[in-house]
Amino acid sequence: MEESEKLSRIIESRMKLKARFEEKMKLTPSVADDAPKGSGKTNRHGMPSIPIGQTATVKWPVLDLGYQPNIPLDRWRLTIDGAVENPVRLTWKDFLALPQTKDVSDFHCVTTWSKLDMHWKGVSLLDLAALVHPKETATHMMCYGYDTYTTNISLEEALKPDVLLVHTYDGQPLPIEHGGPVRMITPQLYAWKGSKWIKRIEFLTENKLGFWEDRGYSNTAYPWRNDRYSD
Ligand SMILES: Nc1nc2c(c(=O)[nH]1)N[C@H]1C(S)=C(S)[C@@H](COP(=O)(O)O)O[C@H]1N2
Ligand SMILES: [Mo]
Repeated sequence: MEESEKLSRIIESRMKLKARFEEKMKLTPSVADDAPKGSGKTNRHGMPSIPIGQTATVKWPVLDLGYQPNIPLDRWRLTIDGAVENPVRLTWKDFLALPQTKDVSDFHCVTTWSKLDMHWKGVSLLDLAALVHPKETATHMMCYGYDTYTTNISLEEALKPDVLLVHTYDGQPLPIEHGGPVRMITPQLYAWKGSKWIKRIEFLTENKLGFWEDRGYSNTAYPWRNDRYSD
Protein backbone atom coordinates (compact mmCIF):
# COMPACT_ATOMS: atom_id res chain seq x y z
CA MET A 1 0.00 0.00 0.00
CA GLU A 2 1.17 3.55 -0.77
CA GLU A 3 2.41 5.51 2.26
CA SER A 4 -0.11 8.28 1.57
CA GLU A 5 -2.93 5.75 1.35
CA LYS A 6 -1.84 4.18 4.65
CA LEU A 7 -1.86 7.60 6.27
CA SER A 8 -5.29 8.54 4.96
CA ARG A 9 -6.64 5.21 6.23
CA ILE A 10 -5.26 5.96 9.69
CA ILE A 11 -6.81 9.43 9.60
CA GLU A 12 -10.20 8.11 8.52
CA SER A 13 -10.13 5.34 11.11
CA ARG A 14 -9.01 7.81 13.80
CA MET A 15 -12.04 10.03 13.07
CA LYS A 16 -14.39 7.07 13.37
CA LEU A 17 -12.85 6.01 16.69
CA LYS A 18 -13.06 9.56 18.00
CA ALA A 19 -16.74 9.71 17.11
CA ARG A 20 -17.34 6.31 18.73
CA PHE A 21 -15.77 7.29 22.07
CA GLU A 22 -16.38 11.06 22.16
CA GLU A 23 -19.44 11.04 24.40
CA LYS A 24 -17.97 8.50 26.86
CA MET A 25 -14.74 10.51 27.06
CA LYS A 26 -16.60 13.72 27.90
CA LEU A 27 -18.21 11.92 30.83
CA THR A 28 -14.96 10.62 32.38
CA PRO A 29 -14.19 12.09 35.84
CA SER A 30 -10.92 13.79 34.79
CA VAL A 31 -12.93 15.91 32.37
CA ALA A 32 -16.45 15.98 33.78
CA ASP A 33 -16.20 16.21 37.60
CA ASP A 34 -17.67 19.53 38.72
CA ALA A 35 -15.99 19.48 42.14
CA PRO A 36 -12.55 17.95 41.41
CA LYS A 37 -10.23 17.69 44.43
CA GLY A 38 -6.88 19.45 44.25
CA SER A 39 -5.12 22.82 44.18
CA GLY A 40 -3.28 25.20 41.90
CA LYS A 41 -4.17 26.70 38.58
CA THR A 42 -6.61 24.94 36.31
CA ASN A 43 -5.12 22.59 33.73
CA ARG A 44 -6.26 22.23 30.13
CA HIS A 45 -8.97 19.71 30.94
CA GLY A 46 -10.42 21.86 33.71
CA MET A 47 -8.85 20.15 36.75
CA PRO A 48 -6.61 21.75 39.43
CA SER A 49 -3.03 21.09 38.31
CA ILE A 50 -2.08 19.44 41.65
CA PRO A 51 -4.55 16.64 42.49
CA ILE A 52 -5.51 16.02 46.12
CA GLY A 53 -2.75 14.43 48.22
CA GLN A 54 -0.04 15.18 45.63
CA THR A 55 3.09 17.37 45.90
CA ALA A 56 4.88 18.83 42.87
CA THR A 57 8.41 17.52 42.35
CA VAL A 58 11.20 18.74 40.09
CA LYS A 59 13.12 15.48 40.21
CA TRP A 60 11.73 12.49 38.36
CA PRO A 61 11.71 9.48 40.69
CA VAL A 62 12.03 5.94 39.28
CA LEU A 63 9.56 3.18 40.17
CA ASP A 64 9.75 -0.37 38.89
CA LEU A 65 9.50 -4.01 39.93
CA GLY A 66 13.24 -4.21 40.65
CA TYR A 67 14.21 -5.06 37.09
CA GLN A 68 14.89 -2.69 34.19
CA PRO A 69 14.91 -4.59 30.89
CA ASN A 70 17.37 -3.39 28.25
CA ILE A 71 15.88 -3.85 24.78
CA PRO A 72 18.13 -3.03 21.82
CA LEU A 73 16.22 -1.17 19.10
CA ASP A 74 16.83 -3.89 16.50
CA ARG A 75 15.10 -6.41 18.77
CA TRP A 76 12.34 -4.10 19.97
CA ARG A 77 8.84 -5.10 18.84
CA LEU A 78 5.39 -3.80 19.71
CA THR A 79 2.53 -6.26 19.29
CA ILE A 80 -1.03 -4.94 19.15
CA ASP A 81 -3.62 -7.71 19.07
CA GLY A 82 -6.72 -9.12 20.76
CA ALA A 83 -10.14 -7.78 19.72
CA VAL A 84 -8.90 -6.01 16.57
CA GLU A 85 -9.45 -6.50 12.83
CA ASN A 86 -5.81 -5.94 11.87
CA PRO A 87 -3.29 -7.14 14.50
CA VAL A 88 0.26 -5.82 13.98
CA ARG A 89 3.78 -6.45 15.19
CA LEU A 90 5.75 -3.27 14.69
CA THR A 91 9.51 -2.88 14.40
CA TRP A 92 11.27 0.27 15.56
CA LYS A 93 11.27 1.53 11.96
CA ASP A 94 7.53 0.85 11.59
CA PHE A 95 6.87 2.68 14.85
CA LEU A 96 8.80 5.79 13.83
CA ALA A 97 7.03 5.81 10.43
CA LEU A 98 3.66 6.36 12.17
CA PRO A 99 2.37 9.92 12.74
CA GLN A 100 4.44 11.50 15.55
CA THR A 101 2.79 13.61 18.25
CA LYS A 102 4.41 16.13 20.61
CA ASP A 103 2.70 17.11 23.83
CA VAL A 104 3.35 18.73 27.21
CA SER A 105 1.52 17.05 30.08
CA ASP A 106 1.58 16.25 33.80
CA PHE A 107 2.54 13.00 35.52
CA HIS A 108 0.82 11.97 38.76
CA CYS A 109 2.33 9.04 40.68
CA VAL A 110 0.17 7.33 43.28
CA THR A 111 3.06 7.56 45.77
CA THR A 112 2.06 11.29 46.01
CA TRP A 113 4.47 13.10 43.68
CA SER A 114 3.40 14.97 40.57
CA LYS A 115 5.75 16.23 37.89
CA LEU A 116 4.24 19.00 35.79
CA ASP A 117 4.84 20.18 32.22
CA MET A 118 6.74 17.20 30.88
CA HIS A 119 7.71 17.45 27.19
CA TRP A 120 7.00 14.28 25.27
CA LYS A 121 7.14 12.94 21.74
CA GLY A 122 5.71 9.67 20.51
CA VAL A 123 2.76 7.99 18.85
CA SER A 124 -0.76 8.49 20.16
CA LEU A 125 -2.74 5.47 21.29
CA LEU A 126 -5.54 6.78 19.11
CA ASP A 127 -3.33 6.48 16.01
CA LEU A 128 -2.21 2.99 17.03
CA ALA A 129 -5.84 1.98 17.54
CA ALA A 130 -6.68 3.47 14.15
CA LEU A 131 -4.01 1.22 12.64
CA VAL A 132 -5.37 -2.03 14.12
CA HIS A 133 -9.13 -1.28 13.95
CA PRO A 134 -10.57 -2.37 17.31
CA LYS A 135 -13.66 -4.53 16.93
CA GLU A 136 -17.03 -3.02 17.91
CA THR A 137 -16.98 -5.30 20.96
CA ALA A 138 -13.66 -3.94 22.30
CA THR A 139 -14.02 -2.00 25.56
CA HIS A 140 -10.65 -2.18 27.38
CA MET A 141 -6.95 -2.81 26.86
CA MET A 142 -4.28 -4.72 28.72
CA CYS A 143 -0.75 -3.34 28.36
CA TYR A 144 2.27 -5.59 28.88
CA GLY A 145 5.83 -4.49 29.68
CA TYR A 146 9.08 -6.31 28.82
CA ASP A 147 9.57 -6.65 32.60
CA THR A 148 6.32 -8.74 32.93
CA TYR A 149 4.32 -5.74 34.25
CA THR A 150 0.70 -5.47 33.19
CA THR A 151 -1.91 -2.73 33.58
CA ASN A 152 -5.49 -2.37 32.32
CA ILE A 153 -7.34 0.69 31.02
CA SER A 154 -10.73 1.43 29.46
CA LEU A 155 -10.81 2.60 25.84
CA GLU A 156 -12.48 5.92 26.72
CA GLU A 157 -9.38 6.70 28.82
CA ALA A 158 -6.79 5.11 26.50
CA LEU A 159 -7.99 6.93 23.38
CA LYS A 160 -7.82 10.42 24.89
CA PRO A 161 -5.52 12.67 22.81
CA ASP A 162 -2.88 13.02 25.57
CA VAL A 163 -2.30 9.25 25.94
CA LEU A 164 0.92 8.53 24.05
CA LEU A 165 3.51 5.82 23.57
CA VAL A 166 6.55 8.04 24.05
CA HIS A 167 10.15 7.50 22.92
CA THR A 168 11.44 11.02 23.59
CA TYR A 169 11.47 13.14 26.76
CA ASP A 170 12.77 16.73 26.74
CA GLY A 171 14.25 16.20 23.28
CA GLN A 172 16.30 13.14 24.34
CA PRO A 173 15.64 9.40 23.94
CA LEU A 174 13.59 8.19 26.92
CA PRO A 175 16.11 6.78 29.46
CA ILE A 176 15.91 3.04 30.20
CA GLU A 177 15.08 3.65 33.87
CA HIS A 178 11.98 5.59 32.82
CA GLY A 179 10.82 2.89 30.41
CA GLY A 180 12.80 3.48 27.23
CA PRO A 181 12.84 2.74 24.37
CA VAL A 182 9.05 3.25 24.61
CA ARG A 183 6.56 3.67 27.44
CA MET A 184 2.95 4.71 27.68
CA ILE A 185 1.77 7.85 29.52
CA THR A 186 -1.70 8.52 30.96
CA PRO A 187 -1.73 12.17 32.12
CA GLN A 188 -5.38 12.05 33.28
CA LEU A 189 -4.89 8.91 35.43
CA TYR A 190 -2.26 7.87 37.99
CA ALA A 191 0.95 7.00 36.23
CA TRP A 192 0.92 3.28 37.01
CA LYS A 193 -1.62 3.01 34.15
CA GLY A 194 1.23 3.75 31.74
CA SER A 195 3.44 0.73 31.16
CA LYS A 196 7.17 1.35 30.90
CA TRP A 197 9.10 -0.83 28.37
CA ILE A 198 5.82 -1.50 26.61
CA LYS A 199 5.79 -4.62 24.47
CA ARG A 200 2.19 -5.58 23.84
CA ILE A 201 -1.25 -3.98 23.80
CA GLU A 202 -4.13 -6.42 23.86
CA PHE A 203 -7.64 -5.14 23.13
CA LEU A 204 -10.23 -6.79 25.38
CA THR A 205 -13.99 -7.25 25.21
CA GLU A 206 -14.26 -7.04 29.00
CA ASN A 207 -12.20 -5.55 31.80
CA LYS A 208 -9.38 -7.57 33.39
CA LEU A 209 -7.06 -6.50 36.20
CA GLY A 210 -3.35 -5.77 35.73
CA PHE A 211 -0.45 -6.22 38.16
CA TRP A 212 -1.22 -3.44 40.68
CA GLU A 213 -4.97 -3.50 40.08
CA ASP A 214 -4.87 -7.13 41.20
CA ARG A 215 -2.94 -6.13 44.35
CA GLY A 216 -5.33 -3.57 45.79
CA TYR A 217 -4.77 -0.53 43.61
CA SER A 218 -7.80 1.10 42.03
CA ASN A 219 -9.15 -0.21 38.76
CA THR A 220 -9.96 3.34 37.63
CA ALA A 221 -7.13 5.50 39.14
CA TYR A 222 -8.69 8.99 38.98
CA PRO A 223 -6.23 11.50 40.56
CA TRP A 224 -8.85 14.21 41.26
CA ARG A 225 -10.96 11.73 43.22
CA ASN A 226 -8.05 10.46 45.32
CA ASP A 227 -8.95 7.12 43.77
CA ARG A 228 -5.81 5.16 44.75
CA TYR A 229 -7.04 1.85 46.14
CA SER A 230 -9.88 -0.53 45.40
CA ASP A 231 -12.36 -0.86 48.20
N1 LIG B 1 6.62 -1.93 32.93
C1 LIG B 1 6.40 -1.21 34.03
N2 LIG B 1 5.70 -0.08 33.94
C2 LIG B 1 5.45 0.67 35.02
C3 LIG B 1 5.91 0.29 36.31
C4 LIG B 1 6.66 -0.92 36.39
O1 LIG B 1 7.11 -1.33 37.47
N3 LIG B 1 6.89 -1.64 35.24
N4 LIG B 1 5.63 1.09 37.39
C5 LIG B 1 4.49 2.01 37.25
C6 LIG B 1 4.43 2.99 38.32
S1 LIG B 1 3.83 2.45 39.82
C7 LIG B 1 4.69 4.32 38.10
S2 LIG B 1 4.39 5.51 39.25
C8 LIG B 1 5.35 4.77 36.84
C9 LIG B 1 6.68 5.34 37.20
O2 LIG B 1 7.38 5.81 36.09
P1 LIG B 1 8.83 6.40 36.34
O3 LIG B 1 9.68 5.33 36.96
O4 LIG B 1 9.32 6.80 34.97
O5 LIG B 1 8.67 7.58 37.25
O6 LIG B 1 5.51 3.71 35.90
C10 LIG B 1 4.49 2.73 35.92
N5 LIG B 1 4.73 1.80 34.85
MO1 LIG C 1 3.40 4.41 41.05
